[in-house]
Amino acid sequence: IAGVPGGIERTFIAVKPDGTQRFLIGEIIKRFETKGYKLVAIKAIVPSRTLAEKHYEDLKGRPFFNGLVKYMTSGAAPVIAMVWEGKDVIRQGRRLIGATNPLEAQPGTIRGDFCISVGRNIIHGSDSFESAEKEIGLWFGKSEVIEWEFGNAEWVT
Ligand code: FUP
Repeated sequence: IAGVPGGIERTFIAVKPDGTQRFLIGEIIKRFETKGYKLVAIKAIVPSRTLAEKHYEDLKGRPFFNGLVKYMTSGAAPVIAMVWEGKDVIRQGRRLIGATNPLEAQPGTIRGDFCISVGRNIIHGSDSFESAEKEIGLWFGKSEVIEWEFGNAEWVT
């Protein structure tokens, strides 16, 4: 489901509730779209506690884990869950997003341009092929991920 590592890959990208609340959905989609990637799945969702805990299971036991799950599941605004497809999209997505620590996120990256707090860092992106595989499967059913081609679009006008 995450494609071929190093080839045409898919990655899981999510605008977190603070990103949604701050009107950053369009900006974030624009950056992936203009970079050259293809949106193959998208939905607004308030994740259940079970989903959020599975998504962040590697962080279970960290001091910020409960707060992180609470923030993701509050419902104050939805998570915008997406799957993006293209060459090297997993690593390139992480470059577009920028570092986890806001002091290290370079201006020009999404986190570098729009956030100052590690606990409110507006976006998630899979950090490896294995994470992408796991996360896409967790957030989306197979039929929600759409195969389509760029180009060959005489029919649009
Ligand atoms: P990232 O993959 O960049 O989202 O970073 P991590 O997987 O290390 O962290 C996942 C989320 O945990 C971050 F988006 C925010 C939260 N977090 C904290 O709240 N405090 C920390 O010290 C580290 C991470």
